[in-house]
Amino acid sequence: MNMRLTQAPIDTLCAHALRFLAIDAVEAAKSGHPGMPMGMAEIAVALWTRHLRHDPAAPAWPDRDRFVLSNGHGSMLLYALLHLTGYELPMDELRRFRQLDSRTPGHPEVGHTPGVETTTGPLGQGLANAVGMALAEKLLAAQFNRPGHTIVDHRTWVFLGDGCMMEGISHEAASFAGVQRLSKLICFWDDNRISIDGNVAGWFGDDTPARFRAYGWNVIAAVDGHDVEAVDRAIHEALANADNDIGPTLICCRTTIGRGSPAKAGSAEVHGAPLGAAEVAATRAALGWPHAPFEIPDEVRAAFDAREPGAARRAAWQARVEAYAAAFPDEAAEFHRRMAGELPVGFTVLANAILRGVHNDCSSDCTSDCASNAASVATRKAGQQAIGRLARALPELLGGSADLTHSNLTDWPGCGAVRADRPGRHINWGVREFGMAAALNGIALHGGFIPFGATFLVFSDYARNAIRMSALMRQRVIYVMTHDSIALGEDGPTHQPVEHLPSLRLIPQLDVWRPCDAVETQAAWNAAVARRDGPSLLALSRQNLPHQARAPAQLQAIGCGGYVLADAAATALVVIATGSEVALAMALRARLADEGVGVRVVSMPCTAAFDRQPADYRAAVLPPGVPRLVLEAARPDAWWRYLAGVRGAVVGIERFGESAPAGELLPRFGLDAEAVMAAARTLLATP
Ligand SMILES: Cc1ncc(C[n+]2csc(CCOP(=O)(O)OP(=O)(O)O)c2C)c(N)n1
Ligand SMILES: [Mg+2]
Repeated sequence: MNMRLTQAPIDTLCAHALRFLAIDAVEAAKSGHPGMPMGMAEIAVALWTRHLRHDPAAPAWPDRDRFVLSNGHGSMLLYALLHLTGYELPMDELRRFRQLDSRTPGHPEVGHTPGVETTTGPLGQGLANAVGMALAEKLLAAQFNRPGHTIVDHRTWVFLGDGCMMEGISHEAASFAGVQRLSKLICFWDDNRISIDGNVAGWFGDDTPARFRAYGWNVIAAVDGHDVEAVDRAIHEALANADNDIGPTLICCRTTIGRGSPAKAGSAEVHGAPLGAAEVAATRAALGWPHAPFEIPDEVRAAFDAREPGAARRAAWQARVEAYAAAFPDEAAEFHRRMAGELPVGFTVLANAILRGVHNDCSSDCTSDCASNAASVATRKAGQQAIGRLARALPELLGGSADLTHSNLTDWPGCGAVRADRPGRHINWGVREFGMAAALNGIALHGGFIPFGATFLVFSDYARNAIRMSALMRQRVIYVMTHDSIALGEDGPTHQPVEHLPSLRLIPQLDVWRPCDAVETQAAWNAAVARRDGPSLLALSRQNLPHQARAPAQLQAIGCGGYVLADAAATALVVIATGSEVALAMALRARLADEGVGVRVVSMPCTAAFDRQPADYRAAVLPPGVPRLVLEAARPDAWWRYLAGVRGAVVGIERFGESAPAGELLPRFGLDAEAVMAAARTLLATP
């Protein structure tokens, strides 16, 4: 064995092991990013061998520290760490890095690899996820810990690079984390001055330490990221900040990308491409690493192995939880229920009773306030009432608005505002739609809460990639998006969504609900909280919408996403409508009935839920061969698939809106009674 190797300090060997696992896996895959793992190896050694509290045998242990790799292109660093510390991630999976069906995908994906806390790759969002996790930890601790009984007490650690720092969402997330004083959030900035295009001097000149100090963070500047002891000292300082609750900490680590590669260290070349056989050999020689690819010396394995200390730490926590359970049995049961993401016993019955109550068909077992909603009500207002009803039954409901609380209507009596010094259940996210959405993902991933966030539907674009990530990660996040059409009126085309409904429906695994009245709004909320395998987005109206009468079976059918709201003896035309256009469809039905034309109205609040129904249900709702007319105040493109094989037309909006009172806009855009009557006549007259 090489003398230099055996004399090298164990920390150096550990760092080199991480380097070569990344180098060799990227080499085998012929693709990937070796530069970041090579550059952050010592930082990883300091954190993962000395400070991270986790148990590789129990990746879902509630009180584990959360680790987020926001610069997710360095995925091999995380896979190497998970493998070496003892997670169920065998070396064969590292050999199959980036291959089909491996547990080592190109970027970390939660649910695919034990120990991966969130899916990262879209730069900057990992940091915002981590802010959500740290907020969840803080709020959960406030709700459950009792004097002498601390069962929630963990830290959230983040690795992030220049790319994360350049992304605007880093501002939203860091600014929010500062004002909320999330002191157990500790981030390491990989300050290597390189991004894909080369040396960042030409496009990234921020004074990052000053920027984070201005947010109220503790900044530990100018740490040598290749000195394990220096990083360790910085971590101790960060932990003291956490203990003293003086805000989150950023540790600025000067590093060299691709450290160890004689020809490529410090250059963008090593960011996202294999080193190549010759350079791999040169790096092995330069670092004195004689081991074959994927071969790890025993002393390195021993140094990383976190199974024993992890098990001991978890056992100690378990003992604390048992003492807690003895003193506070109800709270303990509630803690376990919430961390498991389970709804309270009897919730389904309660939710159905609430729904019946809203429908003014209250049965004796309904304990909610069954105030009549038969009057016209804006679905945003109905949504607020739904939140209030559910919040009483679900202490895990935690939500807020991106500075539009009084327009989105997301608060409820007694919710309490979440502030740095005061736990609550309603979050003023500030004007930070993207940061909010990514933080909601972090809250959901952390567990213990069902998070929701709100803005105007038109600004869903600002949050869009985080909404996509909620869907990709199948997280129970609820988006409340109000002012859902041109009918919002005077604010004009900048505020009037036109393409948003169809475009959001394109996101796989996202349920988009557009309810037509208070009843469907409650049903949509019930479905959203009950859905455990993905996010839901509720598009709600600014304007009042009339109540629709339903039989009990129809009430239940709302959850199917589409159902027959009003039928005809002999159906000559099926009118499909969503949200505010359902009332228009009902009026059209009445007029055509006067002329002896039978119209069935299908309310379709959620096409995704409808698509999941059995084929015979769908065919029963949309009978083959009967002409179909769709009414929706949005671009029509999403509807053509529901018209395949039948005569059909869509009344929608093909252009941007205009600034005017809604009553004048709707006729202008062909969405009034006369216009839809004309569209129906044309369709019926077409052979
Ligand atoms: C939102 C987003 N935009 C672009 C990319 C593509 N991308 C991946 S890494 C990277 C550069 C990142 O630079 P840095 O964080 O400094 O990483 P380093 O090269 O230092 O590892 C870019 C542009 C991405 N993953 N996400
Ligand atoms: Mg960089």
